[in-house]
Formats: sequence, structure tokens, C-alpha cells
Amino acid sequence: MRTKVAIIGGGPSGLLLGQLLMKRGIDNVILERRTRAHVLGRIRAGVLEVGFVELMHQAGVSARMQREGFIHDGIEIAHGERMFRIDFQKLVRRPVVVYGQTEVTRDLYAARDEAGGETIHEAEDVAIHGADGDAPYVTFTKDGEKCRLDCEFIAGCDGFHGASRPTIPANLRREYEKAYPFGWMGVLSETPPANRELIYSCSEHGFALCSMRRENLSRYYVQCPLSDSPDDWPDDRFWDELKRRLPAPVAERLVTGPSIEKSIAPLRSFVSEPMQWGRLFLCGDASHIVPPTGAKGLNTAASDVHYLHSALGAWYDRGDEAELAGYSARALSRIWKAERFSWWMTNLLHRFPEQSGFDLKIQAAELDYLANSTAAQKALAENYVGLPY
Ligand code: FAS
Ligand code: PHB
Repeated sequence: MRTKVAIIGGGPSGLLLGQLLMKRGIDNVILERRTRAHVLGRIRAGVLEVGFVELMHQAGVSARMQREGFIHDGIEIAHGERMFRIDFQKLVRRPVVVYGQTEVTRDLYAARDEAGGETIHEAEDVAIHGADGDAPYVTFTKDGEKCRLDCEFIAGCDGFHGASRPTIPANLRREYEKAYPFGWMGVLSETPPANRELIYSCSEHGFALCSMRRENLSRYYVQCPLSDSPDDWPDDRFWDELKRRLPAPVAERLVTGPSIEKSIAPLRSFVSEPMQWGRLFLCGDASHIVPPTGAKGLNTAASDVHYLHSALGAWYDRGDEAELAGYSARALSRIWKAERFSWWMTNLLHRFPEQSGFDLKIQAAELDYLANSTAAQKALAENYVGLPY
């Protein structure tokens, strides 16, 4: 088998890159470890920056998102009983779009099918060879048969636990990590959202987030100990705890119902540098992770894809390799600002086990300053809607 670009990973990064390359006439093959059903069964991100939305337009897969996505012009921040709105339109004149990652992935798979893109699911034992030379290739096992895919470039879009990042020699990699002492217990329920826009709540009992997917499909999270499992959170306990962490008027109108999905995600900040080695280029979670507080995970994957698609296009269109050479530095510049914002939002809104009385006073002052300062709110807004690519 041969292709121009071998893409490892059929999540949002791999699928979006594959679609953009196909639109540009650059042949590519996606190798995905799991089944399509497994990939589409993941419940993850829900908020898209304008840059992501524009990439979906460019990829020709935005029709359903335009029909079914919600345009949000702000978010609410709650601190105890106090709640104030960050008005994106007034502050930065840009919105975000609420449209689940699951739907993004579904739309990208449908477009790839229509364009006749090759995706090999259940590709096992993926291994990268010759990435630091001019003739890289990928080996993998499919239905027990050993296979080889020769290519000109490899895009490592295989997430945090993938095979791509470890291919870069350890002595060339610099990894930066911060693990948070709590996780997010997430619930999906077929109930109307508690609020028209998202509510991020910092309460004395811990963090909570009210989000949504559709008119009658809500997504909620509460901060929980890392030692917890979903079994520790029967629905009644989840709803009681969520209400405890929301301002009374919101708690009173909250419509509860049976959970149709329940999971706990640990929170981590992580960056691996560089994002390229020879003809291997990393995108998305393969290279970096953020705590979901700032809704940046999926959105930083999108800006990586934008930069790599542009660089590969410059190479194949006119033999220009400057963007390829500068890919890692360009992507990391935006990634580190998203890491900072996600770290800041996480510290602003969560209860940390070792917080002292002084720490709590500083957190309260930070929230009070945010509630009353247009400058502080503008800084949050421009990061939340997405810094320029
Ligand atoms: P992904 O991990 O999505 O996709 C990688 C793909 O590669 C997977 O399909 C995997 O099966 C495949 N793969 C892995 N190893 C392979 C191998 N060796 N060979 C072939 N294929 C391989 N972000 C937000 O913005 N908001 C959120 O609320 C949010 N919640 C999250 C909850 C959880 C539990 C997790 C894990 C992440 C969450 N994220 C959230 C971040 C998430 O949305 C990621 O940023 C996004 O999935 C990144 O997409 P990819 O880079 O494509 O990585
Ligand atoms: C979600 O809807 O899943 C979501 C929204 C915003 C976040 C994190 C998760 O910051």
C-alpha cells in the first residue's frame, strides 16, 4: 500500500486533517485502532471555537452543525449564590458554537465515506518506521495479517495513549505535566438544559458545569475525588450534589432524569515538545492535553490540524517546506496559551484539597475582580472564544 500522508488515529484530529487534505487533492489513509462504532460512542467535548467552525466549513462538513449547533454569545460564572455573565458579543464580538464532538466525528466520517477516503479500522500494532528519513512507512496488523503502508509524511493523530509520540526518541522529547488532584464526573441526560448558556460554578462544595447538546439533551459535570468511580455516583447522588453546587434559582429549575451516559475524566495539563521529528508530525491529544475547564482540548487539536494542513499544502502545491519546518514552533505558541488559560480557569473554579484560608480569599477576590472588571472579562472572553490561528 502507498499514500502521500499516513494518518494514525481516526478521532477528530485525524478525520479533520484527512478531509482537508482530500479537499486539496492530497491522498491520505487513516489507520484507526478501534471500530468506528467505538469511536462514535465517545462522549467528549461540546464547545467549538469560531476557528474550528471555519475549518469545518473549509472541509465541507458544516451543514448539520449549522442546522443543529447552538450559537452562544456568552457563559455564566457562578460563585456561591452570585452569578454573572461574560458577554462575548459585547466584549470580543465573537460567539462559540455548542455542538458535540460526537456529532463532529459523525459528520467527518460521513464526508470521508462520500469522498471515498480510505480508513482502516481495527488496525493493530501500528508502528512507525523511517520517520527521520525520506521514505517513511507504517506497519500494522489487520485481521491477523501484517501490513505495510508506504508514505511521504506521517500525521500522528492517535491521542494521548497512541504510538506516535513515543516514536520521537526520548532524548529529543521534553515533556511538561501537571496532574490535578480531582476529576470530573460527567452525566448525559435526556432533559432540557438548566440554562440557555453554559454555567461554570465555583461553590464551597466544589466545581460544577451545566452544559448541553440539544434542546432535550443536557451534559453536566461535578468535580469529584480521583479515587471515585461512576458506580460511586448513583443518579440521585449526582443530582443532589449538582444542585448543592448551583445558585438556588438554577437548582430549583433543574430538570433531573435518568443518566444515559456516566463517566469520570481525570484532569491533566500536558505538553510534549517538539511536535515533529523528520516526516512525523503530531496533532491534538497525541502531543498535548488540557483540563476541560476552558473547553480547549478539541479546539487546540483543530488549530494543529490547520497549521499542518497548510504546511502540507504549501509543500505539495509549490515545494515550499518553510511551513513544515516551522510547524512545531507555530502550533506550540498557540497551545501554550490554551494551556495557560485552561490552567487559570481550573484554578479559578475548583476547590483544591490543600487550599488554605488565604488561598480561598485570593480565589474569592479573583472571582470578585472578574465579576466587576470589563478588562478581566474581556481577557476571559478572548481566550474562551479562541485566540487567532
Ligand atoms: P482522540 O483521543 O480523540 O483520538 C485519537 C484516536 O486515535 C482514537 O480514535 C484512538 O482510538 C486512536 N488511536 C489511539 N492509539 C492508536 C494506535 N496506536 N493506532 C491507531 N489508532 C490509535 N475536550 C474539550 O474541549 N471539552 C471536554 O469536555 C472534553 N472532555 C473530554 C473527556 C475525556 C474522557 C477525554 C479523554 C477527553 C476530553 N476532551 C475534552 C478532550 C478531547 O475532546 C480531545 O481534545 C479530542 O478528542 C482530541 O482529539 P484527537 O487529537 O483526535 O484525539
Ligand atoms: C461539554 O459540553 O462537554 C463541555 C463544555 C464546556 C467545557 C467542558 C465540557 O469547558
